[in-house]
Amino acid sequence: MSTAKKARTTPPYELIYWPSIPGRGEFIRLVFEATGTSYTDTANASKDGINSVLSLIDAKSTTSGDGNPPAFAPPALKVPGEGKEGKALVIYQTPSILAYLGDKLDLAGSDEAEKHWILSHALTALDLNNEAHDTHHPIAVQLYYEDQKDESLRKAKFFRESRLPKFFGYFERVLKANEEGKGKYLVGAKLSFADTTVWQVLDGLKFAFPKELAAIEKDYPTLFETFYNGIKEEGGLKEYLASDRRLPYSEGIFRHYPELDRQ
Ligand SMILES: N[C@@H](CCC(=O)N[C@@H](CS)C(=O)NCC(=O)O)C(=O)O
Repeated sequence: MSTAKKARTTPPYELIYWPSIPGRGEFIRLVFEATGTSYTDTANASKDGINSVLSLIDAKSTTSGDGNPPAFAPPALKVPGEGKEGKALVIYQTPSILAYLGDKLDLAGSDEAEKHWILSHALTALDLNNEAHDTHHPIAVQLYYEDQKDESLRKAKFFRESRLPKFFGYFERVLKANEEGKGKYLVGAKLSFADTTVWQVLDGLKFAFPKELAAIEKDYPTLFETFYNGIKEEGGLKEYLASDRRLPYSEGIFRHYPELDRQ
């Protein structure tokens, strides 16, 4: 995508992430989209775009180019001109990319304290994201779901019954305590990458566990009514979510296996 003002004043940001799925790349896309920032989603931009990911994680590689260390796993962000000696900067790990872009795109709070609260909340949401993934892959990522289904059923039950209420209750408390945010923002009075990250995890959980969420959302009215519905309407995000750039959930982190949901 490319839009108005910011497109001319920001570097040509490049997101490198598996094509066709939202996955962890979505946390990065949301900060670009919420701020109307131009970026290239390289693996989705051309037919052989997946090669950008494959070369990024090549097990024999000792660099991701331009003197940057190799990346362990996608997503990665490439920023021409921002690395050592004016070369490209390549960073990986979702929260590291979010913290970098948060600073550049004004989604990282207004002072040092807010900056660290925002990072802390984003990390907590990413923990929840990981736990959601582990409900369908509790034993090994190399195995098919069908080969770890019994363990998945056990894992999902604990996840739904004890982990979701703990995380949701936590974010509900944070929202209520942040009076400035009026239930719509986790930190301060404006959007941050903590908001977009928590929102994406809630959205994924609604897809993966529709019955469970339908049953318990009412226990967290600030989180689901004010926050979740409010963030969806934010400028930039609203247009993005209605566009075909927003990839559908499928075989990624958030998967809908009815047997793992509330029965
Ligand atoms: N903590 C890392 C996790 C990265 C990760 O697990 N990436 C997935 C795609 S969403 C992957 O391809 N992992 C390969 C692997 O871990 O071997 C992050 O947030 O960036």
